[in-house]
Amino acid sequence: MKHSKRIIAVFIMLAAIFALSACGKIEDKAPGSANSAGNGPVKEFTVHARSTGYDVQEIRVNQGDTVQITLKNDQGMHSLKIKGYNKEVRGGKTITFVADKAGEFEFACNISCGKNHKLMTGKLIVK
Ligand SMILES: [Cu+2]
Repeated sequence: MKHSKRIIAVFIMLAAIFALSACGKIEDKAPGSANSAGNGPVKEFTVHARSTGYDVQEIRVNQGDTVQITLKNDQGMHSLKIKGYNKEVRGGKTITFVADKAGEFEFACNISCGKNHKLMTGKLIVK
């Protein structure tokens, strides 16, 4: 009896491994579905930071797009930090990342820049 139990246990393990690997394959090959591998086009954005806020308050991309954001400090010292993506770009710099998560993510200045600091917000929208 012990022997047959072991065979059953091995069979269940093999079935589980097969099910897991099958899932992975389906995810990779699903046609037309949103991808998270960065196979999408590169979307470039230039955001100007002024003491009154960002000139771009909404960045819209599709899931899987490669997003490139350049921040220009027109007045003062600012940054642009995207919450939920853990990405930050400082004035004069460019960041590039894959928008692998869908949703709405607030971005804001992460440098204490004065009385209008709280105006420095926007949204990254990934569909
Ligand atoms: Cu600022």
